[in-house]
Amino acid sequence: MLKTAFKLLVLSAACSLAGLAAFLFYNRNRSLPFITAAQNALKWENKASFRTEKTPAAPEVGLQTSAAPAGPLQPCPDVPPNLQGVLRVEFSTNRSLEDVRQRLGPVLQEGGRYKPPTCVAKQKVAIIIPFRNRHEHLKHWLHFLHPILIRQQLDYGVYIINQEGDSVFNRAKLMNIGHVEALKEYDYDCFVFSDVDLIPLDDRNLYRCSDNPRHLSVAVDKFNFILPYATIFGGVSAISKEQFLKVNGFSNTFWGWGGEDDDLSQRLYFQGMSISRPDSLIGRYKMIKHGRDLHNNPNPQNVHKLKETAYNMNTDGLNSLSYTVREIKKDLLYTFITVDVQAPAG
Ligand SMILES: *[C@@H]1O[C@H](CO)[C@@H](O)[C@H](O)[C@H]1NC(C)=O
Ligand SMILES: *[C@@H]1O[C@H](CO)[C@@H](O)[C@H](O)[C@H]1NC(C)=O
Ligand SMILES: [Mn+2]
Repeated sequence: MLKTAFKLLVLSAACSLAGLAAFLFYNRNRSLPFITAAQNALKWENKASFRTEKTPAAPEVGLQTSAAPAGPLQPCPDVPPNLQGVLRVEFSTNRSLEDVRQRLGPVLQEGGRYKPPTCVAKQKVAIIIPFRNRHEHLKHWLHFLHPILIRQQLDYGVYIINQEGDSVFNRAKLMNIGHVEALKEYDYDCFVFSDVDLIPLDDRNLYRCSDNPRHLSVAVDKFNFILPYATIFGGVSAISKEQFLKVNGFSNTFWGWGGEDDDLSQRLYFQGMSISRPDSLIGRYKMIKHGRDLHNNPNPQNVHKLKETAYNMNTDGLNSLSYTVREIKKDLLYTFITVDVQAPAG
């Protein structure tokens, strides 16, 4: 009897601890102070966009290598015909870039560029990946993403923006730099900002831009396939050139981990945009497990900076961006740009 009571006590203590942990986790970083009305609006918006989107017919083939037809090319169809739907993704294989190069050599162009040979792509998409010391992840990303992007019939290029040195990391500034550097090469009209460790589990999740900025990594395994909060815009997101210019890009002043994506999310809201999303089945992702990076600790100041988004956004962003390009390396699979982001000393 006593034993049972004790067990119950332990159990209920464990439950409330777990509950508390979940509560703390959930609330820890969703205090975007400025928007409350906006958050509610976005919640509804998100509910609406969570309805199931039309799924294309089951595909048979993978990569399209067929030669261009004679005569002028027609626009690519709205729904790419060769998508596979749900994908199998695992990270246990030791991949080599050489394998990926061999497999994709016939279809890719130097710099990680591709254009569908049989139709005119709907959008010109620059994929921007902020980077430092994650070569293992990059191999997986290239292995999985290139075939997906090819099947999605995008006219695209892959830009790895590598922060030089080991000063404090600045993800948002690397994104801004990627935007500027990619535009120097090609007339991109859409930018997909992606972490290097996020792999989509469904190729119907199109790496394209829409009428509103689009958050693509809706349901990540790390967060138990649940959207952590309604305004989240981190992980993988697609934003058109116009939308990005309208908000002056990302802030350049978020050093260390956290908040830069929430700041962008607020910028979008302040400019009258809302966040669109694929449904939570198509928007599934697997994240490569890893420990915390060196010199990228959560920065407690960043959460306070979110109170100042409205005041800062017109002067802190693309129009105040300053950096130095150290090196641009062209690989078949990507353009690798090493930059000095002018990190504060210390
Ligand atoms: C993976 O491949 C690299 C390069 O070929 C090799 O150095 C490394 O030891 C391999 N790792 C495993 C776990 O097989
Ligand atoms: C909150 O957590 C999300 C998910 O990890 C992250 O993208 C965001 O930057 C965090 N925000 C802050 C203010 O730390
Ligand atoms: Mn990660």
